[in-house]
Parts: sequence; C-alpha cells; structure tokens
Amino acid sequence: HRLYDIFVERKQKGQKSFAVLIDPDKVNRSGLDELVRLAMDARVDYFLLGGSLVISNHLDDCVQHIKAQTDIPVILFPGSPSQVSKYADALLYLSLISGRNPELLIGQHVISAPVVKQSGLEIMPTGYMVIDGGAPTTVSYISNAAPIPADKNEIAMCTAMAGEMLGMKLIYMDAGSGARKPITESMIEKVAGTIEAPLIIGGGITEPEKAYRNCKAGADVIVVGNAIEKDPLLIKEIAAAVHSSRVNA
Ligand code: 1GP
Repeated sequence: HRLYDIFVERKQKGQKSFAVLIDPDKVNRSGLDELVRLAMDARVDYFLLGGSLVISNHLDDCVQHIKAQTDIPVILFPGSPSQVSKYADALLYLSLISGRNPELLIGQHVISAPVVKQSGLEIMPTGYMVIDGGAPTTVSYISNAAPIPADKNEIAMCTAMAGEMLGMKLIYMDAGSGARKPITESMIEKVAGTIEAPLIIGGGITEPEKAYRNCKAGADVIVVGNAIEKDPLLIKEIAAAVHSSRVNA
C-alpha cells in the first residue's frame, strides 16, 4: 500500500507512469479543478506538487483541494525545505547528487529533518540529477550547482549508480522546468541500464512522442509541467503515449 511499493511493482511489470507537475503558484482553483478532471479522465498516475520557487503560501490548500476530488496520489516535489504539507501522500526527499553544493546535498535536510519527520509523510529518498537543458533553467540557477552536461552519459550513469549505492530509492533526472532540450534517450538508456531503482524523467517534454520514446529508453515515470500549463489537453495524449509504451518484463 505504500506508494513506493507501487513504483517498484509497476517497474517490475514494465508498466510506465505519468505524473503531472503542478506549480501551486501558477494555478487558481478553477484551473486546478480542470487539471484534476482531465487527469482523472486520462488516468494520470500521480500529481507532483512543487517548484523551485513557491512564492505563495497555499500549498496546504492546494493539496487538500486536490485530495478532496480524486484518489490520484499527490507527491510533494519540494524546491525548498518549507514545501512540506502533511496532507500529501508522499514526499520526494531530494538530494542534488549531480551538484556539489553541500546545502542541497545534505544541509537543508538537516535543517528541515524534524519538520519532515513530524509530517508523517511517506518519505522517498531520491537522487536528484539536473541535466543541462540547453539554457539556464530556474533549478540550475537556484541550485548554484553545475548541471551534468547533456552529452555526458557516463557522468550521468556513474552519478545514478553512486546515488543508488548510497541508498537512494528513486533517481530523478531533470532537464529543468521549461528546458529547451529534454534529456536524450541515449542518456536515459545508459542510466536505466545500470540501476534498479525506478527512474523519473522530466524537463522540457512537450510531445507525446518524446514521452513514449523516453519510456522505451527506460524511464519509469514521465513528469510534465510547463507544456500542460500551456495546453491542459495534452494530458490525455501524453498519458496515452506513456501507458501504451508498456514494456513486457
Ligand atoms: C521540472 O521535470 C519537471 O522539474 C518538469 O519540467 O515543466 O519542463 O515539464 P517541465
């Protein structure tokens, strides 16, 4: 029943998942209602909630509003230690293993540990890897850490391997929100081939075909934010592409 078990089970079955990323700052109530409705129709697997900058203060409201309408699990994707809501189902406990900024590797975790623990949320230790998306993204700027160059598949592979051996249960490779260039399939393939942990891929994915190819290359979960903010109807197409890419394990 734990969400992580579902991640693992789906991976074992070769079943691919689609997560819609919602930035609480960018949606109002009616927009949120529409997203939830579209996501339910499209059988979206998860909502990810968060962003590098959460300016407003309504994370709790946003989570509760979603939870009141749907069983789709809500997973926090915090850009900072303050983005914790006990109303969510789980939290990606991110350590920025692609960077060399100690604050994002362990510092902020120490500061927020009591709050995170008290939240009672299911904690998912996640090796977070930012890959160069072709132009500076918010995450690359805010993290004050160099992203992995887009063509350095070996660096990505070794980083993911190290993260997994350190005990991280998920690997999330992110080209950054609104990335000009999403992560290449060859990098996904290389990383997926060397780890057992479920692999989450996001950043700059705007087309169902790219989501499909990423899944075929080894992604287990596809995350899309920006493109859906621009065109919510994409939810259906991307969900269909991701779900049709099931690999027979
Ligand atoms: C960003 O991976 C997510 O952290 C999603 O990126 O907004 O570009 O879809 P997009």
